[in-house]
Amino acid sequence: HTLYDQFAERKKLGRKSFTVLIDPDKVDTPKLDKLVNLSVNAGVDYFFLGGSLVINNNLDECIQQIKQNCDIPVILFPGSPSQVSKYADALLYLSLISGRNPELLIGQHVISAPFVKKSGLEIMSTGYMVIDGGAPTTVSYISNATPIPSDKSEIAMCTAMAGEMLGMKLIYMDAGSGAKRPISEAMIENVSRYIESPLIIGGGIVTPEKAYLNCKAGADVIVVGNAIEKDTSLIKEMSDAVHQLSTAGSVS
Ligand code: 1GP
Repeated sequence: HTLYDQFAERKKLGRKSFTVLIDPDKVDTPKLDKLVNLSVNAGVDYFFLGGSLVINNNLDECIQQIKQNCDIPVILFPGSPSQVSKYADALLYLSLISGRNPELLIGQHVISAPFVKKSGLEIMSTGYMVIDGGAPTTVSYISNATPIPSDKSEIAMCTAMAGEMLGMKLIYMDAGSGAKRPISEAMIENVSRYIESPLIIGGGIVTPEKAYLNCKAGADVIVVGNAIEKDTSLIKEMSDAVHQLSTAGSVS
């Protein structure tokens, strides 16, 4: 059973997943221990690890520390091809399909392909879509690509459909870490209606209510980073909000 099978199975059952995004640059050993502990108790489904920048280069250590303390799967969410670690369980193999920067669509993939393949990691082909989050985010700046305007649901919908037909197995819509404005429910609803792949939503989600509404609108996986870094008590609240809908769904 691959992790991707698990994503697909959960989608089929209407089960929503909660993911904590960890930027290795923003944690130290005690902080990470605390985060992992809280996540285990909150029933967090996955960890995504990565960031747009690499400052400390401590990815391997970070994953090893997580692995020593829990069984929550660790999935790489790399900002660049250098962010690959054999200690992880899987890799989101991202192509920035919302942009027109060939390097992030296919160029970097070609250069790093032998290295990525050799890692032995489970590769999850992911159509990555950056949505305008109200102000420039690190990802919108670094990617050198125009994000999809936040009110253009039909562009998002067509982009996701195209990604899926090109064979991408997951669609990740991201307003960017720390986005002022998270992705609207209207856009999530529109996109989810036209694709069968699991839909991952992240960027600027700071309240459990918003996490819940996103799931209701059709998100399958909710990713939160920044808000949790600021207030770790949100891990449990967010996780409960996301899973609440799965429970409600299975009863009705
Ligand atoms: C960013 O989707 C993630 O790539 C999470 O964003 O840090 O704003 O929660 P936040």
